[in-house]
Amino acid sequence: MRKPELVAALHECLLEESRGKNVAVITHWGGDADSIGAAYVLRNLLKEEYNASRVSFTIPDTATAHSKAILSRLGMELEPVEDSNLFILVDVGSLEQLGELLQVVMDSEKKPILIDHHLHCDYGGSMVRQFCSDEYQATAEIILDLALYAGRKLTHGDAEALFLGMYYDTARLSIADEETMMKVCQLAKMGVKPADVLIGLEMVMDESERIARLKAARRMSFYRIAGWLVATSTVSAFQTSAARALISLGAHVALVAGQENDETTLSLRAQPEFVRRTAISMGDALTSRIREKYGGTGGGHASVARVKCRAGAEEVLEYALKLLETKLGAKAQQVS
Ligand SMILES: [Mn+2]
Repeated sequence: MRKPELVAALHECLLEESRGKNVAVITHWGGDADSIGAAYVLRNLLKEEYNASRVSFTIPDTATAHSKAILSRLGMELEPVEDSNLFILVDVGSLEQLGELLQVVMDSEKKPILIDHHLHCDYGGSMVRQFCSDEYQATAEIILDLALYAGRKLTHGDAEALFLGMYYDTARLSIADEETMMKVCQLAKMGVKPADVLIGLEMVMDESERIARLKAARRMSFYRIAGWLVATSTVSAFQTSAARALISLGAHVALVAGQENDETTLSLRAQPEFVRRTAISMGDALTSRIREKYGGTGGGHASVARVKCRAGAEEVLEYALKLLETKLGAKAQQVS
């Protein structure tokens, strides 16, 4: 167990707070393997170990295609959460990631509980009760520690859900450390077989998403800034997926914007190597400046972020590129 004191405090809090309550478990917007896997087991714990009277689960905004595949693999459905009296946020790196549910969560009589492993889980003091540590590589890992601490005998479904979280949050175990690997082995002992769990999850993409990615590639411009390659593009949907695609094509940083009426969604993505060597965080240094200039909402992690603001797509891209020039201390040279 990485942080016994954190797990013990979380256990005490859930014991005290969730008995007889209508509890809602909420992921970050779009969801991902870690947030959904952690939510799946937390939901079981709340019902069976912490005696919540009802547990509902949802993903803010629209679940991504990958999230939908994981939901169906785990047999989970999204439910309304508005009438819950205790909100638990899992894997939510910034409150903006609650999208339209932010108000509902903040209006709740009980302070929401946050379980997360991101670096920047600073929620302005007392707005949420935080059980966070970036020593954990996945929220699923915190939930595994909690489940074992609470004395739960994990079901096969629990083990699969937690495996998915750890697998994807460590870039398919490529950056897993010793503790995470030990946990994965524990799950393997419970009968988790990666090939079985991952079948159908690796290649989930519908045609509209494929087309969005291909269009983003066709419309791409790219620049060299201080030796880094930065790609920009526009596409009306699936900006996050398109940004990921541009990174896999070879960009160090991808900025993909999509405009709907007067609102633009910008997805920012950077290779871990870029983040490590420049210390520029997509979710912090860039999105906060964009929000300052245009208003709107957004946030994320060091290497993945998203912001929604009132401005044209081209204008936002240009501004984001300027910010990168300033941060990197060099002019962008367009590569033709
Ligand atoms: Mn995570």
